[in-house]
Amino acid sequence: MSDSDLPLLGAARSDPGRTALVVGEEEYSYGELLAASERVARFLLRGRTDLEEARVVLLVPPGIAYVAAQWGIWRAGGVVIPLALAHPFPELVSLIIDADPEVVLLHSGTEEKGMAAAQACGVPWARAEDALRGPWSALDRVPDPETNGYHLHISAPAPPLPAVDESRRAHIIYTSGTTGRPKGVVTTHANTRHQVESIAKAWEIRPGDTVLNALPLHHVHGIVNALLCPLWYGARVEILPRFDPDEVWKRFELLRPTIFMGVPTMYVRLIRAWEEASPERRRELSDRAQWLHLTISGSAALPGHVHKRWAEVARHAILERYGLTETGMVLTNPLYGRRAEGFVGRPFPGVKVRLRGDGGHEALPGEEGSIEVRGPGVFSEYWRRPEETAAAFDKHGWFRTGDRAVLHPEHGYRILGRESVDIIKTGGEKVSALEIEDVLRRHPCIEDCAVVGIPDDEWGEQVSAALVCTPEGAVPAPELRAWVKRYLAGYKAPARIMVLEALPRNSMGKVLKTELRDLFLRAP
Ligand code: MLC
Ligand code: AMP
Repeated sequence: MSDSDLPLLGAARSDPGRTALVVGEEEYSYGELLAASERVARFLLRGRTDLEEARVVLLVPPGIAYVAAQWGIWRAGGVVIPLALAHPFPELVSLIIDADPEVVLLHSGTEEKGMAAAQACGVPWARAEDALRGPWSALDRVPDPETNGYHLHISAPAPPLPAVDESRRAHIIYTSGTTGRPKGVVTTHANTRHQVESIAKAWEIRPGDTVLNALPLHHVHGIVNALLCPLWYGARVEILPRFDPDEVWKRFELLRPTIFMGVPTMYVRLIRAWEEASPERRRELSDRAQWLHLTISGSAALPGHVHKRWAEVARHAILERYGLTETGMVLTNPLYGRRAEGFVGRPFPGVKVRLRGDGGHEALPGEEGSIEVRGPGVFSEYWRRPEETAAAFDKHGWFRTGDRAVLHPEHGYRILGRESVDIIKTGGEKVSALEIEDVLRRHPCIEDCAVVGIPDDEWGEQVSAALVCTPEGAVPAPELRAWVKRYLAGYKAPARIMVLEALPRNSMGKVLKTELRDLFLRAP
């Protein structure tokens, strides 16, 4: 496969005049995106013919620079590693070390922290804006050992962009796991194509669609579902730099998107903004939603009350679906037909799903089981973690999701929860309790601790920490949150804190997290 055959570029090439992206007041055509991404590709290649799966970290906010850099890295034969802008310095450093990239692409907004992190890891950095601007046939940069940045350098005429086979790695997306430190989920170009094709088929994504994307662009939800899928089919994507309910309502009217995708917390906030408006304004807002023919929720369980209220607010039923970073989208409610509250429907086209019962057998309808997934969209490996990769699959290649479900004959699957108490989903972000415990244990006033997820109307679950303090005394909650945020992203900082004399443990010394959850639930 050559650069010109990358399926992602198909729609862009066939209609370059069409609008691909809307960012604020600016519109960018597919042709502009192709040209900008070619400049990025040449910038990264620096006279070479192929990046040969060199990894490039993207620390760039949602916008044209992000998309051009993503396409450019792929067109140069590289692997895209999008990292969260919200990561504090130590988290960025440990992710960059794990990813071991050739270069970190930064943006003016992220430059200081990103540059410091890249320098601390001994990795060269470059500005995405520079890559976008340079004259594409003449721009080249070479690493500058003094600053660890890149120098401008004029190169020979540009060679053709490389042929990129579908079996090559495309993405490494980090996700938290039960083992504490986040793992890099590697997907190939073929995995991505299958994920995109199955979404487009199930939801009938068409060139006439406009998707409003207010999701972060370091997770599959924002990247694959709400960005790549529409761009693959020549549709239009409006990118918001961050989620803001008032802005989203405004954009429903101004841009008239046909599709909105979000995590349940976003719908909670959109509903709240609607409820805070006057009756007349509410009618206006609901009218604005009339252009949306599809509002999709995923990444965490959609509470029943949100499902019901959204149907009143937007005058149509939300479509809930289920997926994972490792698999892309797995289960979906129907585009046509009843979207039953509390259910996530049936497998996406091309995706195989089964439930493994507690005895290891395949669960019968109505019986609870663990969800296992197989299909061409499923990831290929955890980056540089062969043992964890092997442990994630059974011998027939079924990926173990760690989620529990039951199959209903009429409405499809109902997600019942997770096997591990150490995984928390808050605002759609997956968080490892163990990772937070490791950080809390470093605090001089904390002798022992355990972290659990407590159900919450807005966040789905809230990170909650039970602490046993040293004789020096307890730390006030805001202080402890601020301290955790020095090491971990804000959403990992415990929202609820409880100080105990001792943690509940079983006879083997293992913390009884279910008991701990009950303690939090009973607390005033
Ligand atoms: C922010 N805060 C959170 C939080 N995000 N607390 C708990 N959980 C979170 N996720 C804290 C902040 O630190 C801050 O506290 C306070 O809440 C308010 O922050 P905010 O700035 O108002 O929040 P906001 O930036 O608006 O973030 C909320 C959000 C965001 C819902 C927009 O969490 C988000 O974008 N979530 C989407 C994540 C996602 O894309 N997941 C997909 C994973 S892929 P303080 O103390 O600092 O004031 C996947 C597969 C699949 O799951 O199926 O899709
Ligand atoms: P991530 O690792 O961030 O990709 O998160 C994937 C996890 O999100 C899954 O394993 C589920 O636990 C959860 N998830 C995604 N969609 C849903 C949904 N619709 N209902 C319940 N949980 C979901």
